[in-house]
Amino acid sequence: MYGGYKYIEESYEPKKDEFKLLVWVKGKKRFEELAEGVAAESSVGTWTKISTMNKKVFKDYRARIYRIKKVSESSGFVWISYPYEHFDERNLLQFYASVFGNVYGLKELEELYMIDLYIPLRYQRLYDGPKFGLEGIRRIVGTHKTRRPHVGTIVKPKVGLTPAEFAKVAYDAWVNGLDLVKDDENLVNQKFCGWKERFDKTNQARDKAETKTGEVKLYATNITDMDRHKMYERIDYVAESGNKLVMMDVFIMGFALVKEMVEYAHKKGLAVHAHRAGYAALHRSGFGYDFRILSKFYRLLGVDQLHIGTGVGKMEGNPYYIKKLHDVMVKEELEEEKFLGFFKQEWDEDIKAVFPVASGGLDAGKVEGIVAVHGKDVVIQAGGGVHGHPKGSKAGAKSMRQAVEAVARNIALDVAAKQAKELKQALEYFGYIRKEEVERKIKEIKESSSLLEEMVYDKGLNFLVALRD
Ligand code: RUB
Repeated sequence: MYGGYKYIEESYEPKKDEFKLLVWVKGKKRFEELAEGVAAESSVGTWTKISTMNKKVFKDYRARIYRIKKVSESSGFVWISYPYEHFDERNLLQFYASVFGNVYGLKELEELYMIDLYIPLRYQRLYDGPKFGLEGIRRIVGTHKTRRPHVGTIVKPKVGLTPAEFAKVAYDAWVNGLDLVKDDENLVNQKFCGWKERFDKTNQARDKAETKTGEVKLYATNITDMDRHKMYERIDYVAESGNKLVMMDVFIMGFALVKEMVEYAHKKGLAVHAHRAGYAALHRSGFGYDFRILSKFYRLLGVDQLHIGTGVGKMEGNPYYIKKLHDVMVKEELEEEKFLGFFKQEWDEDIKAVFPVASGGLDAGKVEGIVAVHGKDVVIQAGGGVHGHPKGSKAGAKSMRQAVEAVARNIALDVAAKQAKELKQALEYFGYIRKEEVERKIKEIKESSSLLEEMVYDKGLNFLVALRD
């Protein structure tokens, strides 16, 4: 009981239109009471019995706890279902305020972490999904037949270069083999590198690089802004330029602005590259939610390519976990992964696959490892791995393309390096992660899944977090 009402109903079978959420709770009261508090506060209840409650409200709109797994007197896993009718259609903000809202502030809670969310098809159909996505971007670049990974760079230093310096670095990257150049998450319109001047110079460089190489080149220009009018203007401007991509810091922007800007970019014929900077503050904390949930929302909202981690680079996430995120982006149906707490989930046929982006701490020596995690449908990006190459950015770009061409033909990087000087230098300088090494790690995690399942449920969230890292 919580606030006078009962939310635990273990005999309940969630209906096909209902949302399902798996939550880890830990706190200062009895586990069952903590669990019911979460179900109540995220649906129809409050701390006390209320005279305005009626049978219809309680029956039709309340959350139900259909399964619980106690780990200690005051912690455990809670499976909650939410009726479709509880939610405001086409308004993810209302969903967020319900399910990811007040509950985080309940003072009796010491940890509250949402592990996965099942989104019913009926709700998915309210959203358009990506306009271009994986296949559309491949068609723009012309790799829909070869199926090789796309390869790009983030201009480094993150901020500080002038527009001319930036454009020169971009040109060198493109003509030496890269498909994509992108702004970093924290570069938009600073005084030393105004957006318009940077875009003009870089776009000219892009045109020149296309002419020189005969390949299509993309510039993921960061249009993120507090002022939506500036974002509209930038989209209009890019749409006239021949470049087919804009970049947005999607987590920082929030769902409403993402939806609005993705729709407008699509209307103008542009694809959207989504940088997720900031997500980890929630994903890695004891009060938060897994990026898997966010990545499902971003696919619904229609971003065309999304950063999802590498499994082998500088950011969190083990190779198995990242592989599963890749599935969220590209598959039509996701298997249940009990030991990670992941639901079986199908995608509506109109919600296209998103092109997954692996980025953060990469260099040519990790390209084989990346493909072991993601397969070849991936955009591989390296900042430090290109501009930190011992022979400079041009050689760094070459080394990345050489590595990508090798993995596309299933040739080991050390074999390819015999005929590719820059790749050889990269392997010597950064090291080499072989695909077998990463595959072994993935297999190890997968094979221990039944054991892990027990351990996860016995030990709780800390173990789950450790598994992800
Ligand atoms: C890349 C970089 C990107 C991260 C973001 O630079 O810092 O912003 O990819 O992380 P470098 P994620 O290649 O020098 O590491 O992609 O995990 O969201």
